[in-house]
Amino acid sequence: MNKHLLETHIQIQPLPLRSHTFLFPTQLQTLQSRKSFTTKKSSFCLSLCNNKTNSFFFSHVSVVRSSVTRGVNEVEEDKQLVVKKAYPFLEIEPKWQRYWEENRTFRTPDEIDTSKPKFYVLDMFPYPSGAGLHVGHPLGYTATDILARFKRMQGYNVLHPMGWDAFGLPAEQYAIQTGTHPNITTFGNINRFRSQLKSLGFSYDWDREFSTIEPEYYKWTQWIFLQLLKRGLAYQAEVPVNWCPALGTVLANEEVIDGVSERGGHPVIRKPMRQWMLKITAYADRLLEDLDDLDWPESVKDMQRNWIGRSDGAEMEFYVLDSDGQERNIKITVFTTRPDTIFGATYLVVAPEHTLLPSLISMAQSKYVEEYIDLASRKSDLERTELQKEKTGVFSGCYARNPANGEAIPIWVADYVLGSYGTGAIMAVPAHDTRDYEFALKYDIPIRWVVTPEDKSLTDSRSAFPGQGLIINSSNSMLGLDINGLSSKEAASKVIEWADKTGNGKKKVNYKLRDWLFARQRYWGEPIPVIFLDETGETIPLPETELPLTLPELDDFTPTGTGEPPLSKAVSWVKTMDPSSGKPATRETSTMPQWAGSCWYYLRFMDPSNSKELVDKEKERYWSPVDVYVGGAEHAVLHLLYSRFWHKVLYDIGVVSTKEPFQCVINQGIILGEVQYMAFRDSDGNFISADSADMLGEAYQERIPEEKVVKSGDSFVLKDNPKIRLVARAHKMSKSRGNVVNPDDVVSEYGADSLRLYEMFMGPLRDSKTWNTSGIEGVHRFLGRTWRLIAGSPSPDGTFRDGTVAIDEEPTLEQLRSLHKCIAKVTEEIEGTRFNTGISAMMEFINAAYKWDKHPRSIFEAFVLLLSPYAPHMAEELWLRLGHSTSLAYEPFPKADPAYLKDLTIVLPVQINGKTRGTIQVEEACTEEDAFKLASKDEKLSKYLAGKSIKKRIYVPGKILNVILDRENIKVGA
Ligand code: ANZ
Repeated sequence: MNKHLLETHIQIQPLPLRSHTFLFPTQLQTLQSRKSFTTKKSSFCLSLCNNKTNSFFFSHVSVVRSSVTRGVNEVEEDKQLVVKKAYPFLEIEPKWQRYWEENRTFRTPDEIDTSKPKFYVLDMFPYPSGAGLHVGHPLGYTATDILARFKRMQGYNVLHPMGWDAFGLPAEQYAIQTGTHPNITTFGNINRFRSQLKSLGFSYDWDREFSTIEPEYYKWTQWIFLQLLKRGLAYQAEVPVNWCPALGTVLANEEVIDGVSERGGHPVIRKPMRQWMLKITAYADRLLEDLDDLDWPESVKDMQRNWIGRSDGAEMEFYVLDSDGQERNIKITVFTTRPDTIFGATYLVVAPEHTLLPSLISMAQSKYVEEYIDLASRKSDLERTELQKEKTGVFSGCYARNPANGEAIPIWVADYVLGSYGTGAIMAVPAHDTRDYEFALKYDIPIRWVVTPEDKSLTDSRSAFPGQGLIINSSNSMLGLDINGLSSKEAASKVIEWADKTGNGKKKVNYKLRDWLFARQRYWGEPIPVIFLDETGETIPLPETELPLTLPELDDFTPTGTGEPPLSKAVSWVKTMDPSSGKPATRETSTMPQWAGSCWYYLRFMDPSNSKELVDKEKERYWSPVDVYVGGAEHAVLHLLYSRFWHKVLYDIGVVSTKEPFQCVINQGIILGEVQYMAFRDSDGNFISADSADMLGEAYQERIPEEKVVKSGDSFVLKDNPKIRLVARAHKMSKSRGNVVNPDDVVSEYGADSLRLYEMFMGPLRDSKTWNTSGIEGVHRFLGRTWRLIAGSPSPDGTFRDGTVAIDEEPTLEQLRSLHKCIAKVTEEIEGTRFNTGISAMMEFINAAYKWDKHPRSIFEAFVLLLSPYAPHMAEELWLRLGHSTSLAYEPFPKADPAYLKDLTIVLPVQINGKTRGTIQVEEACTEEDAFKLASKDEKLSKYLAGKSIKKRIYVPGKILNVILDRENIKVGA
């Protein structure tokens, strides 16, 4: 019975007030009303009491929750409140979801007709967080769903899967706090996400669903690790990690905020620890070059290019001198991108962590240098390289020879040079590098100009000239090196050539990209499949036959206190033996980082239950690459770079057939919370305009409800007092701001189709946009109009009718023209992923169709197919009512007939001040603006209009355009 009631039309009417408290499943709320819930079939009353609630009550609250809340918050208590649904979505949406599930409508079978074209459309799979789905999720998911449904109807084999990126920190943190195993938390969250996604009617092939925590999946993540290890692309190194002594644990970057632990605010230091690294740098050039052919947002490609950060330059050798000025047997290699400036190098800088530093420091300077090294070790790389920060350094007490001019130049230690980039040492050219310039001024080091702008304008000696130009002051006849007069580019080549010949240096390319730290001191991740022999410490990869190496059960997730990962507590798992020699061994206890599982999941979807190989070759060849990949811009670098790297390795070992995994990437915008209007009051409590509040500095802010606000020009003002300008702001949705919109509430109040349609109608997919409740009401009304047009208006008692009002009659030419224009527009806009304008076209069509006397079935059939990718539940129901017995999911998408697309033109009379002065040829549906433009260009009419100011225009489409000129014009023009 409960189920039946969930699907019925509900009205809520307040009855006499009484104070009651009732429990929502999630929270306690006070409700000052009693409501009667009326359904189509039965009517009953609920008394909401402050004593125990009963199951009967609970079973309904979830459906009407948002309606009830709205009623309480927004409708005056004495007003009759009737929540009317525009069409019976509460009945049809669950019905069609059940149909699709029972019939596995969107299953992509393993054996398919591969002569048909394919379309692989993928969402960045979510981390199933405890908070459930956010309205931001359905934005991208609806876009991909529209594409998937559209392509299916166009005859493509479509792969549209969904799964879960389920290893990760939050579940582990929750486990530490509550002792709940991450498995339990994660599966609970997955179930919630899945049912939320299903309630939105997405056409995923749920048969292919998997999560990254399943051993059948991570077996292959581990297998890829072994392949990397085999090829020398995985190695171990001592790397600094975030170590929190108070918590006794290593923290992930996101757990450290401003140098202290997110939990407890304890200091965090950098401590070297043995870590696994992946040699992504070996693929730097290919990762860079192959970007060019991808259909990705330019901004994302640029971010990847910058992240990889290729620098073309040279390494130059500077010999260190002893106290007599003789060359010692030590040389400092510097990396420079400006070899053309070598004659201007007046000092060297080595990073405080440079390995040669101990052998450079003079006795006199050692105390200062050591102090400086200690200070620098407490700063992050970011702090050290901040341009605005004052440069600091200390003289090492030692000199080196500039190989180009033979001069002895001082060697300084300064933390603006990083040990981890290039060679950890630079030749400093203060005249042409702003950081060196600042440093040289501070420490009184000579500045020598060696480059002048091409136009020979004088350089301003109060700042460095970092640009390229013509070389000056750069010749040494003894060495045969003369670059004077050359351009920077020519000079750089010549210096490299000279350095190569004389052993003073060589060409060098550097990358900002670092190898990927591929280990976490965490429990909830993929175990790394290697062991260490107890006897020798030798690293032994597990044989592939031993995979998957499953994560052992653990009850205690708390940190060990020593920095050892929590897995070290699983003693019987950790202690093992080498399968080939039988010798005692210890397992690796660090796990893989969260990025690992998402690096190759798109391949698994092609062949989700293969236990023999990562992916079947034929299936991979057919489905690769992903045609459209949609997700958040926050993944522009790491996820997309890491998965490209793994893909290239898999390509090299013959597992995949394409060089790149994702042909087209689209970043959906962010959905911000509803715009909030703020008014300001002065200290006396009077409203003041936002501008004066700025000046006043201290004004009290107050949130103003939308209905009390009007737009005035570009600003928003108080409706009652238009002099008071308000500030309108949209914020990121967050619990603390209380502006989070829960998709479940929207679905129960307006239906999934309305939510889908609204998210697509809000604006271009890639833009950020603000949530607006009246917007969703608008699209809900549009769906209601569509419903009434095809299924008929509800009966006088408010119940929805069965069947359709469409008739079997030949459509008129006008109807066919309307329809085919709509088909052409909707098709074009889906193909261009401009979903919002596709919806506008459908709205225009419905408006036009309302004016028709008769509604032929064939016209509606085509329209319903057009609507179906956007609002699939309603479309399926209308399709059924139009006389079909199976799903429309594989019906051919309508094709626009060009014969109906040509606009008919008419002759439009044009009057000037009421007198007909000529005619223009316009399209029937021409706008006033276009008609006026045409008239202004017309030879005859332009004489009356040129240079005149217009008082007003009267336009009757298809009939007449009358232009009224200003009186003054008449006099002057006459
Ligand atoms: C001399 C010079 C003259 C430089 C000049 C610049 C301008 P990118 O493009 O980022 O690769 N550099 C080299 N290694 C460094 C390190 N470990 N820490 C800080 N700075 C370092 O920049 C390369 C330039 O940055 C190099 O070229 C070097 O300064 C500096 F007019 O050498 B240059």
